[in-house]
Amino acid sequence: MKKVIFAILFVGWFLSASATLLTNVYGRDYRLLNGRWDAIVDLYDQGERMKIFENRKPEGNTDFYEYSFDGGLRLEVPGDWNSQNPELKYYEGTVWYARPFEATKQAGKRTILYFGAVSYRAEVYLNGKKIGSHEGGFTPFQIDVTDDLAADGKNFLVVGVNNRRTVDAIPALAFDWWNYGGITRDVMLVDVPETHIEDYFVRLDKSKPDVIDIDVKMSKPLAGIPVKIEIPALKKQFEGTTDASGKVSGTIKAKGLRRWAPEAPVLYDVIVSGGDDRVAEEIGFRNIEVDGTKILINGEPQFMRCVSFHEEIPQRMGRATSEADATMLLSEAKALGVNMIRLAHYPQNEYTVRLAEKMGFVLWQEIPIWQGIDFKDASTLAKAKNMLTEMLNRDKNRCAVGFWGVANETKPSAERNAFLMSLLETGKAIDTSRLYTAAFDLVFFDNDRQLFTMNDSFTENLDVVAVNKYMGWYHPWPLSPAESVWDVVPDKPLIISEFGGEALYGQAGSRDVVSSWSEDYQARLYEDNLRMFDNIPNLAGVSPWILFDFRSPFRFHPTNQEGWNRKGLVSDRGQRKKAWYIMHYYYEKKRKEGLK
Ligand code: GCB
Repeated sequence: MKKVIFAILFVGWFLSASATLLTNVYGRDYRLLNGRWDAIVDLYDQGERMKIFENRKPEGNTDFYEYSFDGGLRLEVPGDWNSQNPELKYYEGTVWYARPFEATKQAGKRTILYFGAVSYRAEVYLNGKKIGSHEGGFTPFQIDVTDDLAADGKNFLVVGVNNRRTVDAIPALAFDWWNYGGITRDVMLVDVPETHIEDYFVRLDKSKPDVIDIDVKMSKPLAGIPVKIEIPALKKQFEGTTDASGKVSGTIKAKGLRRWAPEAPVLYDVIVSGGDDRVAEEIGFRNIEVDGTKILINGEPQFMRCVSFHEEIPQRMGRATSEADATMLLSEAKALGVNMIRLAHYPQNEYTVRLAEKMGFVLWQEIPIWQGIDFKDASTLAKAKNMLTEMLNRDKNRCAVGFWGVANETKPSAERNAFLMSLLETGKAIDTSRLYTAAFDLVFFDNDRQLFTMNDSFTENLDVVAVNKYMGWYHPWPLSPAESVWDVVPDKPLIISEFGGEALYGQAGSRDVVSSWSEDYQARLYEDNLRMFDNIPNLAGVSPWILFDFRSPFRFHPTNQEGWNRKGLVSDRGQRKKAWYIMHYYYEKKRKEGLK
């Protein structure tokens, strides 16, 4: 019983900082709190006991404090600490970030402090007082600071950031990417009218080509607030008034609408007005649905030519944080010839998502339910639901997002099923206009039937099933690729969400020996897998793992890996490996077939 009460209290506590999120924060009146912040590294977690967030300075002759934010380490925000200081490369623990800023309470306005992401836990203090906390390294959270701003306008903000891996965290204890810590995305101070547009969701109906569905929510549960949504280029608008919960819903019939598609990523200016508030942004409209084993975009079957990348700039050995970083990652994806990106394995920054939409990529976004998650823990489930909610709320107006992923490589069990089911319910309560998917890794070769198959009843709950399968790398071939036939969820679209193998750029070696770590072996592995894909009747897309070599602490081989997962089609220095050309050719062929 004690345990249950604790779980409930705990869940309530951490949800408090992130219950609401302003939709489209970049479309508001905001100021960035980026730049160099002062920092204190707190390996033994003593800062809280010492109340260093009070930032006291000695006053009397006998006064002293064993800390100061002045004159010490400075860290760039947004940024991970690991890449900014050699001593912090492997650091997992607490770092206190601090900075002053000027702002006072303004009549008729609310001021919201918004964090794009803090990896992984954040404790936020303003002017010495704790104002909120958050868990989850890849989703935004906000705190209304209006009533905590200093009367003289001189504020001091402190954030305790902790990235220690724990069994109840998401991801948990071990994962195949670098555990970057820090304030890794923009920090913003956003001014909004006292009663403002908190949330809106504007999207095309799942299958109707000209019906735009609309939901708007004001920040206060007040009836009768006039709300308007305008799409000037279409000469269309919706007008309504809020109900007693401050919400209004409706539709716009939009004949003549040009739908967003990878080859024509059309976006429209959309203006949302509610009471005294007004927010604008570009929004695209597209249908996405499933018909048998096909994925339909705007009613047409599409083969998803996908690739993945981590939110990492390999050359800098650090997190991607800016629009320039997004441009680098997405340009290389474009060059490969893809029409889809799986943002592995967590929601990536808004620069990437928004630019991807403009460049015409369908996106798969997922939360880091990555192997090893404690599906029995109620607090872990609450965190997962919270992350999923934050991801959906941030990006639900991005038509580029076609897929929400709920898990990667999980083992069937009653607890796993209940956990994932609960995530699907949470997601669908917000958004039913996307396809829901998950990546599985338990496809096996059935010796009796002489084919590849999978037993996981959870697949029934998904629109699209995805499989990670490393034939020729983790799994030797039981038959030749040409003879390898699949019978996996035969009635649903199947995406091969990961396949590949490692190669060190520039390394020549045998096409037959896995441990040659050569571009030649990797190229052969690609040829073999692409051959096998011809034998998957319900194949709706493929996604090589991965676009770039990425850093991973458990890749120990001293000459071939040196702490890098070398499955990239492109090396850590940006050089394209042989397998890149094979994949590029395959995608070009698939693209041309799609035009027929
Ligand atoms: C997987 C995981 C991915 C890893 C990859 C690998 O199945 O989903 O996160 O990085 O395998 O390289 O082993």
